[in-house]
Amino acid sequence: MIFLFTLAAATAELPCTIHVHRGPLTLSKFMELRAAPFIHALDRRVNAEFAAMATRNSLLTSHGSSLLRISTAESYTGRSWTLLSFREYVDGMVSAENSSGSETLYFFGSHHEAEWSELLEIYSQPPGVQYADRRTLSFGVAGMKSGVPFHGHGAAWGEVLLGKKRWFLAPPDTGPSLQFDPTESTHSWVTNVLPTLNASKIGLRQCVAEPGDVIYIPSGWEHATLNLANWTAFISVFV
Ligand SMILES: O=C(O)CCC(=O)C(=O)O
Repeated sequence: MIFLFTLAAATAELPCTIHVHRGPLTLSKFMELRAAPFIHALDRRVNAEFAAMATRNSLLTSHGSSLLRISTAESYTGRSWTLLSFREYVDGMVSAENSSGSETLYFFGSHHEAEWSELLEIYSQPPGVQYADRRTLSFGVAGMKSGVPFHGHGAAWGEVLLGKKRWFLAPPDTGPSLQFDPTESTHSWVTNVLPTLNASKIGLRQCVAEPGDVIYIPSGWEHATLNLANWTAFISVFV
């Protein structure tokens, strides 16, 4: 009974507390919104071709034997790296519900190998994002209840292409109030810690992103993710 309750708590629909912008994003609108995270809800057809090539079956056919260096999902130092094929990663990508961040492999980052760069060539960048080299895109695929624990860096955009991802964001320097352990999984934090926090006092915001939703993460904002589908494909662009 308790087990069922904790599972439900981790996946329950919490209200979205991140501003969602629909329609074109002009420069002046971006300047107005950029002090805080926001989601730009895009027309899903823009990346329909990329999404079709990023399904489980398509990627296993096109990239199954691609050899990868994949790291664990924990934040900060101590991440370990494993060399395996994309197919081996997918085969091991069962629900990450009961594994810690240090145990969960997470395929996400820039991929310099030619076969991944070719795939990323067809990704259509979110409007307004400028980058010179597609190798600076971070592409990922991950399974149910996986995700990365809180961390921060420069400003970035993150788009969900397939599946569903819950984003958690908090203003810079709120790390200690979030009470997370960088080696623990986001799923464990959501289940055990989040219910004990006063989200509005900390400034913690959250929202579920679906295909076509592009989130803007302002520089220094702490953020963590929890994937809510068996196959979530996503891309981050650092700005
Ligand atoms: O999408 C994810 O799961 C991780 C993205 C992220 O943390 C980032 O882009 O910095």
